[in-house]
Amino acid sequence: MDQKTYIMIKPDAVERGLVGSIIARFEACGLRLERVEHGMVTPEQAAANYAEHEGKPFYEGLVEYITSGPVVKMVISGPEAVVVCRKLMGATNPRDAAPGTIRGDFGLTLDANIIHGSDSPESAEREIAIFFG
Ligand code: IDP
Ligand code: MG
Repeated sequence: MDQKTYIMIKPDAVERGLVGSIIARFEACGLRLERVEHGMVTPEQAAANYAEHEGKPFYEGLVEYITSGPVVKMVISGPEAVVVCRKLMGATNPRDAAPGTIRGDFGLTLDANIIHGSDSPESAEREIAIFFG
């Protein structure tokens, strides 16, 4: 059965003109774009999306960064979309992400790591509501 996931291309990748290259990777394996929106993330949306990280040393910088410039917000669907998208994205730290993954090919640092993707079907539902609700 098809699943939906929330994917967000982060400000550094939008600034660098990587949007088309990144979306092509999801489409190439058969996933579908259900919703796409270019725009800013509000501080409220950032706080809700990253609530699990509140209090961690990198939290303030993360919220500042994700609200610093336009992002591309997406709902992507397909069989096992959550885990498939995470696999295409690669490890959180681009230095650990395998070549061939989005973070491995386009990223360099942990704070500007190109892309966000929901980590479970429950997170996906919550995050889709935050950004498209
Ligand atoms: P994920 O994006 O792969 O799900 P999370 O652990 O949920 O990774 O972290 C959310 C985001 O916070 C990461 O994508 C990264 O941009 C940032 N981040 C995570 N850990 C650190 C850190 O130790 N220093 C700086 N930024 C971090
Ligand atoms: Mg996460």
